[in-house]
Amino acid sequence: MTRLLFAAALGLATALPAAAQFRNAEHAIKYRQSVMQLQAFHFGRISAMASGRIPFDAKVAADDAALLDTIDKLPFVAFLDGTDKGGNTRAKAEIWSERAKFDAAAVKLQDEAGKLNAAAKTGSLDAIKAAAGGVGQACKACHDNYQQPQ
Ligand code: ASC
Repeated sequence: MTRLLFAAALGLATALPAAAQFRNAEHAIKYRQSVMQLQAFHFGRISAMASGRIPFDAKVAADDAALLDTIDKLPFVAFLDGTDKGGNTRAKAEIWSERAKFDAAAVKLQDEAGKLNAAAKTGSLDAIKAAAGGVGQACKACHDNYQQPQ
């Protein structure tokens, strides 16, 4: 049931014009920051397993990777025109001035997260380590180019 509701919510979200989902710039910024936190949580736990900081649990890793492969579809719709300022955003102006490059970086992340999801389903820590490297590079490349340092 939960799964059905989630699918219905996603369907609705994609059917509406992007701008209609957010009340204002602050709302869009909060949405993408919330998604970023979830990505950091689920990828952070996989990274910790990959580097041996916490014990490897194949089921936890597979669940995290599957979630990441869904969550990483969410933030990009919230980088709307007019949301470059507001709240406490660290988004750089280049997101909007180099939009095609930014969108390509988003697709790259989604590709790498898809590979990590497939790797985690095998239960092989070595496969997860290799694929997690690709995701980490995709995260970092985008943050280096499009996120103000803290
Ligand atoms: C994380 C996280 C990021 C990325 C980045 C990868 O877990 O919060 O921003 O990975 O550090 O290089």
